Amino acid sequence: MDHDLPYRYMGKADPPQNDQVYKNADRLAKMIDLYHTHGLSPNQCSSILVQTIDAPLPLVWSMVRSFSTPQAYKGFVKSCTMLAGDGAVGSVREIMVVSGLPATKSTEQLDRLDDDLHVMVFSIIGGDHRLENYQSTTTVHQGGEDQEEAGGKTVVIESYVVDVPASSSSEDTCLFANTIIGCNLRSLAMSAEKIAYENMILLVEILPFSWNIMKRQL
Ligand code: A8S
Repeated sequence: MDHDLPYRYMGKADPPQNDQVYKNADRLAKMIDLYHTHGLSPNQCSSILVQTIDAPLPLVWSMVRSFSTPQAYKGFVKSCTMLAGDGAVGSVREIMVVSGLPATKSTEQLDRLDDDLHVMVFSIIGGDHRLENYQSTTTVHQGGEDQEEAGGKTVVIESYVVDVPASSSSEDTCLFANTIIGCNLRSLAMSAEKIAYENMILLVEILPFSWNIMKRQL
């Protein structure tokens, strides 16, 4: 894919050695243990989704943490209005979804936002849909082990817990939520990779000019 182009310019890192792969897996397992292992009531279901993204962590995190602009990457969100706050913990947003879905709106509250650990938690507190008692946790992780790789790879983990409606099964409820979250995460990856690519191209194009100007000034 031509998405890879700028990274090829920079020289791709060697594939990680085995112990590096284990270290990464270890780190992710610890994060899953800490943030994505949920106690369930008998009428609840839960799932976890993972997405790797070819873009730097700060860029991906900045998109995930922006509670007031979910439409930046959530394709089913038509619009978003803040009912309380401006994106800090406790803020409440109302999203309108695109037509064709079994719902029109959802009221959601930001429960946790940790810029050091890159953890974001929100709950659905209202709306005309069937996701009762829904709470989602998203964590963002450095993908690579060494400095060279770390700049470009990010892993996003999203898990949730939700009530299973009396008229439905946990399989169907999770399948529905997983389909939406899967789309959201792929769209997040596409948007972040596009921005990372454009930034890289800008650098590759502008750097020689700034270099010439600098040389002239010496
Ligand atoms: C999210 C996750 C989900 C959103 C679902 C699962 C939703 O916004 C859509 C359709 C529904 O029926 C429920 O992170 C609801 O946004 C697209 C309106 C909540």
